Order: sequence, then C-alpha cells, then structure tokens
Amino acid sequence: NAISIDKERLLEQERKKTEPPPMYKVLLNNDDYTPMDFVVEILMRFFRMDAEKANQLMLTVHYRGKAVCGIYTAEIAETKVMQVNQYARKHQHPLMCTMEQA
Ligand code: NFA
Repeated sequence: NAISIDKERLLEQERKKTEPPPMYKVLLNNDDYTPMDFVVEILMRFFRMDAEKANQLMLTVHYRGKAVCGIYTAEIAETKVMQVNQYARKHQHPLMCTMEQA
C-alpha cells in the first residue's frame, strides 16, 4: 500500500545518505614523448604532491607504464582527468590521464 511505499522510499533515502560513494582511481599513463619535468609539474599542480613524491610517481609511470595519482569520488576524478588532459594538450604533449573504478 501507499504507506509501505513511502516507508521504502525513506529507507532508500537513508541508505543513500550513509552509503560511501563509489570511488575512482585517477591514473597517469606513460608515453614516449612527454618530458619528465612536465609530468612532475602536473603531479604537483593537480595532485598537490611535493617535488619528491611527484618525481617518484613520475618514475613509476615511466618504468611500469601507469600509476595511480589519487582516488576520488566520480565528480572530482572526472574533473582531474579533464584538467590534466586539457593542460597536456595546451602544451602539446600526448600525456594521458584516465580513471577507473577503485
Ligand atoms: N616516458 C617519458 C620520457 O621518457 C616520461 C613520462 C613519464 C611520460 C611519465 C609520461 C608519464 N620522456
């Protein structure tokens, strides 16, 4: 009946409020052309890493092919991917930032 449907809707709202949101890994992918210094700059600028951490992660991408830069909710992850790819394109580098569910 109508009351039990209302109750289900309220329960669903409560579930949504307490459920942790799905999380997404944001990755950088290696390529042969993007300068190492530019990748380090990206990691400092968009992922707020210090120079040492940024260098480490850049080398992980360089030697292993990709690495996780951070884990975020969908909206934040999508924004990071857009900002990084736009910035790379603006500077005419092929660097690719991608996301996948964590
Ligand atoms: N492989 C690139 C080079 O040798 C550097 C790089 C690192 C590119 C990490 C993309 C990501 N210049």
